[in-house]
Amino acid sequence: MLKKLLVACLGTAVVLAAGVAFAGVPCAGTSECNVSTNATLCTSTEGAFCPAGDGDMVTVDVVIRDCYGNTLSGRDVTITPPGGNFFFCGGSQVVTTDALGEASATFDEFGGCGFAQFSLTSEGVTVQGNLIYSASFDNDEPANGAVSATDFARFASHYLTTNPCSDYDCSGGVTASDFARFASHYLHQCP
Ligand SMILES: [Ca+2]
Ligand SMILES: [Ca+2]
Repeated sequence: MLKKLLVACLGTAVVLAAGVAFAGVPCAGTSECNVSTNATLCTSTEGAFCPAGDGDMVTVDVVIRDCYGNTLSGRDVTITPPGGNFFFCGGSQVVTTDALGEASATFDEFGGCGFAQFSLTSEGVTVQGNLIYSASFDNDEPANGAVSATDFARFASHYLTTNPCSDYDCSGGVTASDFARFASHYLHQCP
């Protein structure tokens, strides 16, 4: 009986110690990394992006909380864009949480198509954002920050297919209206 009680007390002590240690520290389980676009959402494409920044725009809204759900203000947060086939002209951004523990960053100068995943890192804690599907005028694999002949060749290979990479108007197919959009961004590049 005494031994059971002792074990129970030790368990409580460990939990309390952990609570003291982690209150006020960013927590992956309660913090948020919410990714959205200004484009009309559809089942395939969630934005058509151009490295010149004149396509659609991604907004990453973050909330930093400790493991007890308390929001944390004044915390630096690094928002990192996806790598792989994506090319972001400006790289990652550092923002600071406001009185509500919130901060946001926008990204509109990038290339690359496919599922994009942004993430946040704050004080050693990383939270992955939700996936969004990016169509791009800079659709090389990997993208290179410029819309050029190689992108046109790839667009041409998608023409009259349902490839979402080049379905800029989110119609479900790659047609003349997508070509008109591609043409309007031709030779655009990172500023
Ligand atoms: Ca390109
Ligand atoms: Ca289309």
